[in-house]
Amino acid sequence: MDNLNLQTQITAATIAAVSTPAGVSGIAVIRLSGNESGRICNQLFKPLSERFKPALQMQPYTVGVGYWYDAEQKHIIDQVVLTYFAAPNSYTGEDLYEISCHGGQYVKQAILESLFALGAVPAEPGEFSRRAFINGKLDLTEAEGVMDMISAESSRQNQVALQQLRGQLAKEIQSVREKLYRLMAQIEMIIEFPENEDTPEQREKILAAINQIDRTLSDAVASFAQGRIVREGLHVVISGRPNVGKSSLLNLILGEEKAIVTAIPGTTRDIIEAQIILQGLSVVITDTAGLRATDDIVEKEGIERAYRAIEKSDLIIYIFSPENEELWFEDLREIETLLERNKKIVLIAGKKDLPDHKKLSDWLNQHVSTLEQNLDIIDFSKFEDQKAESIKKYILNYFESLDGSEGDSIMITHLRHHRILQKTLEQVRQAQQAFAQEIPLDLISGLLQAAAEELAELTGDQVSEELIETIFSAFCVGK
Ligand SMILES: Nc1nc2c(ncn2[C@@H]2O[C@H](COP(=O)(O)OP(=O)(O)OP(=O)(O)O)[C@@H](O)[C@H]2O)c(=O)[nH]1
Ligand SMILES: [Mg+2]
Repeated sequence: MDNLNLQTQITAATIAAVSTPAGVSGIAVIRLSGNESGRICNQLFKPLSERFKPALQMQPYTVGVGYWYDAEQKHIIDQVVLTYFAAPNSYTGEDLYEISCHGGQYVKQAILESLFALGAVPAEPGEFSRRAFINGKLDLTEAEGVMDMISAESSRQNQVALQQLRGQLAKEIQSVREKLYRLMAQIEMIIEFPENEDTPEQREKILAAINQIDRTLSDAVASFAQGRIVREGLHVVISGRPNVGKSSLLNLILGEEKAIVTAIPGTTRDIIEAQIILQGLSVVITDTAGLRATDDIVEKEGIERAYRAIEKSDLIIYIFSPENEELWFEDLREIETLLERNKKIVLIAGKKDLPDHKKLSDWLNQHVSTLEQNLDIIDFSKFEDQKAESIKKYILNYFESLDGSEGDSIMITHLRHHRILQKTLEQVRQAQQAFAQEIPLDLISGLLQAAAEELAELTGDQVSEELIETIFSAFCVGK
């Protein structure tokens, strides 16, 4: 890492970007990072008074107030506040300056151009964080936490992002890796000095340590069931035949007339998506076109979109209507197909005020109870006036019923992490079995080694350029 560090410090260009959003704001922040940043700021920034120093004489982690000049140093562009973070104790690990200027379009553009004119280059998306990673300021999971923090919209998203950004996942992974290396060292001792070390007690100890690693990894892997949903939002799709009341239900949950409701079957065609927050959990509810065979090309496209939304959903609310009794069996077939694709479905007997509602309700209870566990029926009769509340409660309960993490332990939220942890766990389990079957110790040590290397990819200690590119290019410019 040190060599790499040195090299980037010598060769990396000084980069600049606006870190605050596009558009007009009271204040905007422009960041400049790299070896040349002090020199560039020194030429363009003139302190307002004796109290403030030129950029190159500023103490690290202090601010200066002054005027910002254009590249010819003839015209003042703005009055700004300059903050100086010195290498290596800055976000990027390089010399870094933040220019807080007024947030108008012209000011931001003019200041950026003055920086480019003096040798800075535009930062790529995520380049500040990428440099932080290369300079050892952040590991990959912490960098991903930074990105999640920026996109967090709910308190639970905020909390899991914080957990990663603070390095809790990184620490946990590091500790598992250390345990694996310690085990390998113990096994090495047995191989070297079997007469002293290869005792039943010693083997017992090693097996216990492998089991403990297994538990830690299994817990982390299991927490992904909830973790993924916390980060991406719980995707709930409202489905059913045309005219059963899907859009009405969406509007009821949202408390606003978002979707068009009419008595004409086939009203909804496009996907209608809305986000709600339930006790800090981000939930995306999607209303879809009613499912039926049709020759109408617009409706057909709508139905295809409905199926795509269903495919991506975590939970399907499927509404039956007491009208059209002859179609109930067809609905049931639809549901069976969805269940075969491992979908979680909750059935609602809709239009409670209609005379045949009870008949529908009984029919459902009769025909559905024989089906599998991924299926539920919500009975609104108990809730009457609080349909929306009971649905929301149901959705939240469904989430809470998924595998989660215990207490303060780590919650895995990224598919990338989940995949790596799963592979690591498989290797640890192989080692466990090999141990029980008295397979030669050097082979067991090899499996543990493979597991430890797998984990190195999670934190980025061993990682391909391609993966780094994929991760950081998803960041915003200026971060
Ligand atoms: N009686 C009764 N009518 C309802 C109820 N819910 C909805 N409706 C009526 O049923 C009709 C269809 O409602 P929508 O919410 O548009 O149904 P949809 O399932 O979205 O229909 P499509 O978009 O065509 O698939 C409208 O006339 C609603 O007023 C209910 O609980 N009771
Ligand atoms: Mg509709």
